[in-house]
Amino acid sequence: MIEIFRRIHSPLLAVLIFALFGGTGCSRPADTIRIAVAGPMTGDQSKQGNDLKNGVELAVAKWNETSGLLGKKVELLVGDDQHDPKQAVAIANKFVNSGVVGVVGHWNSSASIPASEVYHRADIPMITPASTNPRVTDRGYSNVFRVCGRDDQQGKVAAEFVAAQLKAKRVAVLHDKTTYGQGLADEFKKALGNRAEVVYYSGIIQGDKDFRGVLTTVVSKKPDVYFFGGIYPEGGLLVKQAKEVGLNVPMVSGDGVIDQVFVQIAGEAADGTYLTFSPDTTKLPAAQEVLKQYRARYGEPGPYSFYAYDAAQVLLNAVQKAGTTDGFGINQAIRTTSYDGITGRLQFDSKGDLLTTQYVVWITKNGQFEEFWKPSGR
Ligand code: ABU
Repeated sequence: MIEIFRRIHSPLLAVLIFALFGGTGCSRPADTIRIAVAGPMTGDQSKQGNDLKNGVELAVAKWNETSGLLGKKVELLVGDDQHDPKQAVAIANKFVNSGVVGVVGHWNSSASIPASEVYHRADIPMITPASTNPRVTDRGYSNVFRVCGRDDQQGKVAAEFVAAQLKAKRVAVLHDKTTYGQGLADEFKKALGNRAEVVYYSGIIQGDKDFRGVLTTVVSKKPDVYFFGGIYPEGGLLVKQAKEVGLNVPMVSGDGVIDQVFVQIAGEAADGTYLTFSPDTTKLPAAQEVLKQYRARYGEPGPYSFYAYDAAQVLLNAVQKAGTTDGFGINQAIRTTSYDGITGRLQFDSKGDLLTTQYVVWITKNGQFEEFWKPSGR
């Protein structure tokens, strides 16, 4: 636990961070305003949790180095939900008891959805940088927002790519049985419609290490391509083991797999995998200054680092604009935000989704991710 705290604490920052690993909520000093970031900070998806933490930490540091927020320092609490729904609810309750005025997170849809029930009861804004399941915002909660796209959008783009670009006629579909993974697989299948035959559809167990059995069954179905709804730890093992059992067709997957750890796990087998995600934010002119600062503090940003940075900026600007730490006022300010972030313009619809989002298809080539294809008309 101490080691975890050491890892997430950057001595360079003039920001106070309290990791909420089993501790009780503590009272907030009167001269600070608390916000929080949550995600899987430890375990097999910890890369993504720490990407979020880094992005938010950088945004908070900037506010503290300049004006502060409503004349006060910003304190950042960090919660580790370990991508476990129960742990996410526990973290959310601790945040509420600690007096946070808003939360950036969680990373997993299966964490964001139950945690948001807690934030909703307390009327605390939650802005997820990465949870793409439609249900995150479809419940219409006035305090829930996201600065990423939705799986009904990325599922459609994946299906169009598989049908129109890869011209696949036989498709196998695997998913990890999670809210995100199965949800995305189902959106993909629905969008594919009768443009290709789904010759196999099955769930795998998240955390398993050997998928050769199910992959051997997939081989027997002779697909032209297989789709995976899930996250990079299993995605990496799937493409690696697929080659071992003779499944020599491309894997198509989503934003849950686009991470360097996927390549570390899969090795050369990662090459040729297609992944839906937003266009490359590190190339945007507006992101260059933050990119430099991020690299200096943490190294290369992850796929959702900049979305976390922008989510924190939206939250902090909303508190400043509202002139209050009251949840109702902050939620109203977020709802009417028009913020030019480093990932683009952030404006929300009535559900808390972005007015504008875009998905493209990336390819893994020589262990790197490159933008490969975008749907026509975009
Ligand atoms: N959207 C990527 C994975 C996170 C999630 O939605 O569960």
